[in-house]
Amino acid sequence: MKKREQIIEQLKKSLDHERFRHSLGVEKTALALAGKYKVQKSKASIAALLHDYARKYNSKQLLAQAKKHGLEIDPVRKFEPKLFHAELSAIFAKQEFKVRDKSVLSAIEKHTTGSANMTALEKIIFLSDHIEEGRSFFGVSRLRDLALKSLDQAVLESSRIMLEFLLKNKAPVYYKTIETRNYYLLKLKT
Ligand code: DGI
Ligand code: FE
Ligand code: FE
Repeated sequence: MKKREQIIEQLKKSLDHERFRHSLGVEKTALALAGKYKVQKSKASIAALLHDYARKYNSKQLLAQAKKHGLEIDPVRKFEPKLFHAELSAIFAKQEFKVRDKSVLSAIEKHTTGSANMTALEKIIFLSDHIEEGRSFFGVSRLRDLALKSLDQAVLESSRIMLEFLLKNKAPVYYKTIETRNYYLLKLKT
C-alpha cells in the first residue's frame, strides 16, 4: 500500500482543488471520530483520503468506467453516474494504490449511500463525508454534535437529510439510500 504522503501527492495531481481540500477535511473529521470510537486511525486516514478519488472523472467518464469494470448499469445509476464513484474509488484504491485491507475498501465503497449493518469504520467515513469542516447545509452543526454522541443516530439523521434533498430535487432514489435509512430507523426504534 502507498504511504499517506504518496497518496496525498497523487490526489493533488488528480483532483480539483476543492475536491482535494474536501478529501483532507474528511480525513481530519474521520481521525477525530476514529479516536472517539476506537477505530484504527491508519484505516480511517486511507479510506478518507481515497473515498472520492474516482471523482477525478466527470459523469460521462464515470459511466464508461463503470461499464469497463463490469458494474451493473441499473436505470438510477445510469441517470446519475455520480453514484458509481464510491464503488469505482474502491476499485482504484485496490488497483492503483494497492490497498488490500477489505475493511478500508468497503468503507470507501459504501460512503455515498451507506448500507445496512455498517462497521464503525464504514459509518465514520459515511458521516465524515457529510460533516467535514467545509460542508455547510441546514442541520450540519446538529449532525456534527450527533456524530460525537451516537454513530447510529447520526447515520440515520444523515440519510434523512439526503433523502429529503433527493425528494425536494425530484431525483431518483437509489435503493441503497433507502435501505440504509430503514435499517437504522428500525434499529433505533427497537
Ligand atoms: O462525493 P461527495 O460529493 O463528497 O459526496 P457523496 O459521495 O455523498 O455524493 C453525494 C452526491 O450523490 C450528491 O450529488 C447526491 C448524490 N446521491 C447520493 N445518493 C443518491 C444520490 N443521487 C441520487 N440520484 N440518488 C441517490 O440515492
Ligand atoms: Fe463521494
Ligand atoms: Fe466526499
